[in-house]
Amino acid sequence: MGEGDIEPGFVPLVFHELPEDEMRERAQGFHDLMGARRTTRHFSKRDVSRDLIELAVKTASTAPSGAHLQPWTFVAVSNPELKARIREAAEVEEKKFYEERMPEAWEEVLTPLGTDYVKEHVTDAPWIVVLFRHSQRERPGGEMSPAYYAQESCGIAAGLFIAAVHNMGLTTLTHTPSPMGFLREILWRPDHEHAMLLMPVGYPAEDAKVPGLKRKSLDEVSKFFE
Ligand code: IYR
Repeated sequence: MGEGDIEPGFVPLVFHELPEDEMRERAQGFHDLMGARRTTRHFSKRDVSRDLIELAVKTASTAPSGAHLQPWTFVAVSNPELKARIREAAEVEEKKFYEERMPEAWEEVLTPLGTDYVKEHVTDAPWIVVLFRHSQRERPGGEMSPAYYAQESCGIAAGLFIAAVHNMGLTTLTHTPSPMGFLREILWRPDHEHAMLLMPVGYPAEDAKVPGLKRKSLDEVSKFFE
């Protein structure tokens, strides 16, 4: 395609090719950075500036999405009363889950991680960010119609959010109070938005602990056909 042949609505791709040894160095560096990420449930109460949270949300929002609908809302809360209400409601649901609803096969894999229904990270972390998935979008005439691949799109956006938080030197946790319908009510979101993840963001507590986990090897998580 020659210059000037670009279809209306399209612009040239900005792409900077890197020398292969620089690619390899950056790939290794990013792997090492992400390899050092751990999920802890122990957060410090230290403040984090709002602009850092905004940057993490902006990075998450660069995610590719079905039909470029960007079917997500990130609700960031530092307000202590609101965080306390969310923790209280989350613990009511989680208590039922841990004490009554958890199937035995689930317990088998969760117990080694040491989780329970007490969710102090919701009130300890200076921010909690709740990711809402949009199941519908508003058409220009006001009519509602489906958002396509919203689950996949939001999963990708969440991954970028987690990477952005880790890259800036903070920590986050993907908490999934179940069921989490209460978040729509407490955070005043419309009916077509569904809470998907609750992510506290902050510094780890000084005595933060993590389970001694190992990650699967490349061979265990991949197959190559050449
Ligand atoms: N939703 C609960 C339980 C829980 C489930 C899984 I799977 C985990 O990896 C961790 C916790 C909670 O957030 O505690």
